[in-house]
Amino acid sequence: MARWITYSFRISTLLFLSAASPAATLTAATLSPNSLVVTEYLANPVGVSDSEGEYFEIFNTTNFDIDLSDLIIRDDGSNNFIVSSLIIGPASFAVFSNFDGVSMGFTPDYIYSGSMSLTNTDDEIGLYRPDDMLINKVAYSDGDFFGDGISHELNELTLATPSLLFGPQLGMDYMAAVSGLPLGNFGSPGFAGGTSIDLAPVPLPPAVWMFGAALSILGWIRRRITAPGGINEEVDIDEKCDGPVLHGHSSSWRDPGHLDAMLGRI
Ligand SMILES: [Ca+2]
Ligand SMILES: [Ca+2]
Ligand SMILES: [Ca+2]
Repeated sequence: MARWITYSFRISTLLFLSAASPAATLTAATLSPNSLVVTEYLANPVGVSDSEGEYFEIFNTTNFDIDLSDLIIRDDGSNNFIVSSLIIGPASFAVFSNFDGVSMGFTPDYIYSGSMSLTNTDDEIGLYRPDDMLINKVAYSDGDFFGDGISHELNELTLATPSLLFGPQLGMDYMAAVSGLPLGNFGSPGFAGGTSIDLAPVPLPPAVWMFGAALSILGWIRRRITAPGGINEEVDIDEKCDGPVLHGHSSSWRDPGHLDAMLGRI
Protein backbone atom coordinates (compact mmCIF):
# COMPACT_ATOMS: atom_id res chain seq x y z
CA MET A 1 0.00 0.00 0.00
CA ALA A 2 1.34 3.36 -0.96
CA ARG A 3 2.15 5.78 1.74
CA TRP A 4 2.96 9.42 1.72
CA ILE A 5 6.42 10.67 2.20
CA THR A 6 6.98 14.30 2.94
CA TYR A 7 10.25 16.01 2.48
CA SER A 8 11.53 19.52 2.73
CA PHE A 9 14.84 21.25 2.88
CA ARG A 10 15.93 24.76 3.30
CA ILE A 11 17.78 26.77 0.75
CA SER A 12 19.83 28.83 3.13
CA THR A 13 20.61 31.71 0.84
CA LEU A 14 19.63 32.14 -2.74
CA LEU A 15 22.86 33.45 -4.10
CA PHE A 16 24.00 33.64 -7.66
CA LEU A 17 20.55 33.14 -9.09
CA SER A 18 20.94 35.43 -12.02
CA ALA A 19 21.53 33.51 -15.20
CA ALA A 20 23.00 36.68 -16.62
CA SER A 21 25.90 36.61 -14.16
CA PRO A 22 27.07 33.01 -13.85
CA ALA A 23 30.55 33.99 -12.64
CA ALA A 24 30.17 33.98 -8.91
CA THR A 25 32.24 36.09 -6.57
CA LEU A 26 32.34 34.85 -3.02
CA THR A 27 32.28 37.30 -0.18
CA ALA A 28 34.28 37.14 3.02
CA ALA A 29 31.10 36.49 4.98
CA THR A 30 30.42 33.22 3.14
CA LEU A 31 33.88 31.66 3.27
CA SER A 32 34.45 28.14 4.53
CA PRO A 33 37.48 27.05 6.58
CA ASN A 34 40.60 26.87 4.46
CA SER A 35 39.05 28.61 1.48
CA LEU A 36 41.96 30.96 2.11
CA VAL A 37 45.29 29.63 3.37
CA VAL A 38 48.35 31.49 4.61
CA THR A 39 51.05 30.15 2.32
CA GLU A 40 54.06 32.24 3.25
CA TYR A 41 55.37 34.82 5.67
CA LEU A 42 58.54 36.80 6.16
CA ALA A 43 58.71 38.06 9.71
CA ASN A 44 62.33 39.13 9.86
CA PRO A 45 63.58 40.77 6.65
CA VAL A 46 67.18 41.87 6.32
CA GLY A 47 68.51 45.03 4.70
CA VAL A 48 65.37 46.96 5.59
CA SER A 49 63.64 47.60 8.87
CA ASP A 50 60.95 45.19 9.90
CA SER A 51 58.42 47.97 9.55
CA GLU A 52 59.29 48.19 5.85
CA GLY A 53 59.90 44.61 4.85
CA GLU A 54 57.49 42.17 6.41
CA TYR A 55 54.91 40.42 4.28
CA PHE A 56 52.67 37.42 4.19
CA GLU A 57 50.92 35.63 1.36
CA ILE A 58 47.55 33.93 1.14
CA PHE A 59 46.09 31.57 -1.46
CA ASN A 60 42.50 31.27 -2.67
CA THR A 61 41.79 27.54 -2.69
CA THR A 62 38.36 27.91 -4.32
CA ASN A 63 37.38 28.05 -7.96
CA PHE A 64 35.87 31.50 -7.56
CA ASP A 65 36.91 35.08 -7.20
CA ILE A 66 36.72 36.14 -3.57
CA ASP A 67 35.92 39.68 -2.54
CA LEU A 68 38.07 40.06 0.56
CA SER A 69 36.32 43.23 1.72
CA ASP A 70 35.64 43.03 5.47
CA LEU A 71 37.97 40.07 5.97
CA ILE A 72 39.53 40.35 9.42
CA ILE A 73 43.24 39.68 9.70
CA ARG A 74 44.69 39.62 13.18
CA ASP A 75 47.03 37.94 15.60
CA ASP A 76 46.08 36.69 19.06
CA GLY A 77 47.10 40.02 20.54
CA SER A 78 46.22 43.53 19.48
CA ASN A 79 47.43 43.56 15.87
CA ASN A 80 44.56 43.60 13.44
CA PHE A 81 43.14 45.18 10.34
CA ILE A 82 40.07 44.76 8.17
CA VAL A 83 40.56 44.47 4.44
CA SER A 84 38.91 47.44 2.77
CA SER A 85 38.84 46.20 -0.80
CA LEU A 86 40.62 43.45 -2.68
CA ILE A 87 39.60 40.69 -5.08
CA ILE A 88 41.65 37.51 -5.10
CA GLY A 89 41.21 35.29 -8.13
CA PRO A 90 40.53 31.55 -8.04
CA ALA A 91 43.57 29.44 -7.18
CA SER A 92 45.61 32.62 -6.90
CA PHE A 93 47.92 34.29 -4.42
CA ALA A 94 47.61 37.70 -2.79
CA VAL A 95 50.44 39.37 -0.93
CA PHE A 96 49.90 41.56 2.11
CA SER A 97 52.69 43.78 3.26
CA ASN A 98 53.36 46.63 5.64
CA PHE A 99 55.19 48.52 2.90
CA ASP A 100 55.13 49.24 -0.83
CA GLY A 101 57.47 46.37 -1.68
CA VAL A 102 59.81 48.43 -3.87
CA SER A 103 62.95 47.63 -1.90
CA MET A 104 62.06 43.94 -1.98
CA GLY A 105 61.30 43.81 -5.69
CA PHE A 106 57.58 43.10 -5.71
CA THR A 107 54.28 44.91 -5.57
CA PRO A 108 51.98 43.84 -2.74
CA ASP A 109 48.31 43.41 -3.43
CA TYR A 110 47.46 45.05 -0.14
CA ILE A 111 49.38 47.35 2.19
CA TYR A 112 48.33 47.25 5.83
CA SER A 113 50.92 49.74 7.06
CA GLY A 114 51.52 49.76 10.80
CA SER A 115 48.32 48.09 11.88
CA MET A 116 50.00 44.71 12.08
CA SER A 117 53.53 43.49 12.71
CA LEU A 118 55.05 40.04 12.45
CA THR A 119 57.06 39.51 15.57
CA ASN A 120 60.36 37.77 15.01
CA THR A 121 59.79 35.39 17.89
CA ASP A 122 56.24 34.09 18.25
CA ASP A 123 53.19 35.49 16.54
CA GLU A 124 50.04 34.60 14.65
CA ILE A 125 48.47 35.47 11.32
CA GLY A 126 44.78 34.63 11.43
CA LEU A 127 42.17 35.09 8.71
CA TYR A 128 38.63 35.52 10.00
CA ARG A 129 35.24 36.13 8.48
CA PRO A 130 33.39 39.29 9.50
CA ASP A 131 31.48 37.16 12.04
CA ASP A 132 34.87 36.14 13.51
CA MET A 133 34.76 32.55 12.25
CA LEU A 134 38.29 31.32 11.68
CA ILE A 135 39.19 30.60 8.06
CA ASN A 136 42.87 29.84 8.44
CA LYS A 137 45.63 30.72 10.84
CA VAL A 138 49.34 30.36 11.20
CA ALA A 139 50.83 30.40 14.67
CA TYR A 140 54.60 30.31 14.83
CA SER A 141 57.00 30.16 17.71
CA ASP A 142 60.11 31.30 15.84
CA GLY A 143 59.66 33.93 13.14
CA ASP A 144 63.08 33.41 11.62
CA PHE A 145 63.37 29.72 12.19
CA PHE A 146 65.35 29.30 8.96
CA GLY A 147 67.50 32.39 9.45
CA ASP A 148 67.21 36.14 9.06
CA GLY A 149 65.65 37.21 5.79
CA ILE A 150 64.41 33.74 4.85
CA SER A 151 60.66 33.48 4.50
CA HIS A 152 58.62 30.47 5.53
CA GLU A 153 56.88 28.77 2.63
CA LEU A 154 54.15 26.24 3.14
CA ASN A 155 55.50 22.85 2.08
CA GLU A 156 52.35 21.52 0.59
CA LEU A 157 49.01 23.10 -0.01
CA THR A 158 46.37 20.43 0.30
CA LEU A 159 43.10 20.56 2.13
CA ALA A 160 43.92 17.15 3.54
CA THR A 161 46.59 18.69 5.72
CA PRO A 162 44.77 18.75 9.04
CA SER A 163 47.16 21.05 10.82
CA LEU A 164 46.60 23.96 8.45
CA LEU A 165 43.55 25.43 10.10
CA PHE A 166 44.90 25.84 13.58
CA GLY A 167 48.55 26.41 12.91
CA PRO A 168 51.12 24.44 10.95
CA GLN A 169 54.09 22.94 12.70
CA LEU A 170 57.34 24.75 12.11
CA GLY A 171 59.88 22.61 10.36
CA MET A 172 57.20 20.21 9.22
CA ASP A 173 54.57 22.22 7.40
CA TYR A 174 56.85 25.08 6.42
CA MET A 175 60.18 25.15 4.70
CA ALA A 176 62.84 27.74 3.95
CA ALA A 177 62.32 29.82 0.80
CA VAL A 178 65.15 29.56 -1.72
CA SER A 179 64.00 32.12 -4.29
CA GLY A 180 66.23 35.18 -4.04
CA LEU A 181 64.84 38.60 -3.22
CA PRO A 182 66.77 41.90 -3.02
CA LEU A 183 68.93 42.82 -0.05
CA GLY A 184 69.74 39.23 0.79
CA ASN A 185 66.21 38.08 1.47
CA PHE A 186 64.55 34.92 0.20
CA GLY A 187 60.90 34.39 -0.58
CA SER A 188 58.23 33.92 -3.22
CA PRO A 189 55.70 36.70 -2.70
CA GLY A 190 52.86 36.16 -5.15
CA PHE A 191 54.04 32.84 -6.57
CA ALA A 192 54.36 29.28 -5.38
CA GLY A 193 58.13 29.11 -4.92
CA GLY A 194 58.72 25.77 -3.24
CA THR A 195 55.09 25.30 -2.22
CA SER A 196 53.55 22.22 -3.78
CA ILE A 197 49.91 22.87 -4.64
CA ASP A 198 47.72 19.81 -4.92
CA LEU A 199 44.11 20.77 -4.42
CA ALA A 200 41.05 18.84 -5.47
CA PRO A 201 38.28 21.01 -6.89
CA VAL A 202 36.61 22.82 -4.05
CA PRO A 203 32.84 22.25 -3.85
CA LEU A 204 30.44 25.07 -4.44
CA PRO A 205 29.59 27.01 -1.30
CA PRO A 206 26.60 25.55 0.58
CA ALA A 207 24.09 28.11 -0.61
CA VAL A 208 24.89 27.48 -4.25
CA TRP A 209 25.04 23.73 -3.73
CA MET A 210 21.65 23.67 -2.05
CA PHE A 211 20.05 25.73 -4.76
CA GLY A 212 21.56 23.50 -7.41
CA ALA A 213 20.37 20.45 -5.49
CA ALA A 214 16.88 21.89 -5.32
CA LEU A 215 16.79 22.39 -9.06
CA SER A 216 18.24 18.94 -9.64
CA ILE A 217 15.67 17.27 -7.44
CA LEU A 218 12.86 19.20 -9.07
CA GLY A 219 14.03 18.33 -12.54
CA TRP A 220 14.64 14.73 -11.69
CA ILE A 221 11.24 14.28 -10.13
CA ARG A 222 9.56 15.82 -13.09
CA ARG A 223 11.42 13.56 -15.45
CA ARG A 224 10.36 10.56 -13.47
CA ILE A 225 6.76 11.69 -13.43
CA THR A 226 6.56 12.22 -17.14
CA ALA A 227 8.39 9.08 -18.18
CA PRO A 228 5.75 7.06 -20.06
CA GLY A 229 5.45 3.58 -18.70
CA GLY A 230 8.32 4.19 -16.34
CA ILE A 231 8.61 2.57 -12.99
CA ASN A 232 7.22 5.64 -11.32
CA GLU A 233 4.37 6.30 -13.69
CA GLU A 234 1.93 6.25 -10.81
CA VAL A 235 3.83 8.87 -8.87
CA ASP A 236 1.57 11.52 -7.49
CA ILE A 237 3.67 14.35 -6.28
CA ASP A 238 2.98 17.79 -5.08
CA GLU A 239 5.70 20.22 -4.34
CA LYS A 240 6.11 23.88 -3.95
CA CYS A 241 8.64 26.46 -2.98
CA ASP A 242 7.62 28.27 0.17
CA GLY A 243 10.12 31.03 0.58
CA PRO A 244 13.48 29.36 1.11
CA VAL A 245 11.98 25.93 1.77
CA LEU A 246 11.16 23.39 -0.91
CA HIS A 247 8.32 21.10 0.12
CA GLY A 248 7.16 17.97 -1.58
CA HIS A 249 5.33 14.77 -0.95
CA SER A 250 4.49 11.69 -2.91
CA SER A 251 2.04 8.83 -2.56
CA SER A 252 3.96 6.35 -4.64
CA TRP A 253 7.30 6.07 -2.92
CA ARG A 254 6.42 2.87 -1.22
CA ASP A 255 9.81 2.61 0.26
CA PRO A 256 11.40 5.59 1.98
CA GLY A 257 14.61 4.29 0.49
CA HIS A 258 13.43 5.69 -2.81
CA LEU A 259 13.72 9.13 -1.37
CA ASP A 260 17.10 8.36 0.05
CA ALA A 261 18.20 7.05 -3.30
CA MET A 262 16.92 10.15 -4.97
CA LEU A 263 18.78 12.41 -2.60
CA GLY A 264 21.81 10.26 -3.07
CA ARG A 265 21.79 11.04 -6.73
CA ILE A 266 22.36 14.72 -6.15
CA1 LIG B 1 59.35 41.29 12.39
CA1 LIG C 1 51.70 40.41 15.40
CA1 LIG D 1 54.91 32.18 -2.10
